Amino acid sequence: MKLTGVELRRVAMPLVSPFRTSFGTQTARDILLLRVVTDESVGWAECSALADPRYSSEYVDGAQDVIARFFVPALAAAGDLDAYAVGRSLAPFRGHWMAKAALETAVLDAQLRRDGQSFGQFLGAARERVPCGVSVGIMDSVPLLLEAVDRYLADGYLRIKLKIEPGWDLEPVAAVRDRFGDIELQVDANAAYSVSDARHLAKLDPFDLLLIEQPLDEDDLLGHAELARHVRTPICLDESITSARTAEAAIRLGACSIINVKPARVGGYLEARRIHDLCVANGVPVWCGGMLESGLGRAANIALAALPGFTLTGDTSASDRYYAADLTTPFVLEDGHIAVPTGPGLGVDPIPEVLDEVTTSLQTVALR
Ligand code: NPQ
Ligand code: MG
Repeated sequence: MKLTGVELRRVAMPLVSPFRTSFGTQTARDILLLRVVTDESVGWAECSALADPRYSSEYVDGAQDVIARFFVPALAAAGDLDAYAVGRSLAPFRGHWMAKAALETAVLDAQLRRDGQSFGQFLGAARERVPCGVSVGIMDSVPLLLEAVDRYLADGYLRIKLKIEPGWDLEPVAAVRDRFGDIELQVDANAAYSVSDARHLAKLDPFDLLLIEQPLDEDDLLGHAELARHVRTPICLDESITSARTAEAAIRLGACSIINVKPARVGGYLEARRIHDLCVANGVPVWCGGMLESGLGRAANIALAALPGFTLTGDTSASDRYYAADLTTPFVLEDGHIAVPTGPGLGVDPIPEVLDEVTTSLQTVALR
């Protein structure tokens, strides 16, 4: 394939309810969409970078800039294009995993649509549907949290993840266990603790959580290894895992016993599959995280989550968990599961009228 055009579009997507984490409260997503045109087909992708660099160092304006300024010209100069060539062309540029992931995903979508192959087929999906969990934000009170969890369980979600931070941890976890009994329950701290909180975090042990996700800073692998010696709850890393290489280091150091794979955070679906393979080889359970994607990003995540090593339930929620009107035909929960798309590429398309309505800007990128 040869690259003939790239369109960068920003869409404003209001959330059905505010989503609060240890790094802030969001009421809407400002999402960057990519439309890549080649001489043979068209591909779509969504860039997961958030508006502010608080989850990781990336942010959406920065992602758009680095894509337009450096990545697209490098791809245009590279000649014959496929998803693997994207990684090779962008390797000289440091970091910017979410920006790289978006471009690689759009090219992969174009390639697979041309070939009539779905993301699931390409990645090696082993299932037709995936079990779904839900991530529940920090709430203003325990009763409001219980109300939210009750609703998600009634919807059919098979696993609940509670966002925690200092001051919102033992009490909400105890309340959810007390009220809902033996459900699959885990927590995510988004790096809100330090290693000196080890004795406090060990107080979560009696609640039999599936895991505690990213308690410490992104770069603190040794701290996580130290913490693992003081808590019984398995430690899962999210922000720290930026590549198959950091995943291998984290496993060898004993910094985690479970890994959350977010394709955006690791530079794309090809690297995500390598991490999956590494985890399978090491007997480390993996699961697919989420970044409050629209249907475009969600489609590919669900395909990835269908790989055989994804043995834990992911944050692959239905469209209506986050959005009243999705950009694509909405993903719906059936019996706690979402069906893996089967059409070529992502298997879903943006709905033109919805897309028009939510678009806030459109940039046509110069190829050189
Ligand atoms: C996580 N995701 O696992 C992330 C964090 C995240 C589903 O918990 C807006 C506001 C977008 C908060 C994207 C989940 C976000 C956000 C991702 C938090 O750490
Ligand atoms: Mg997380």
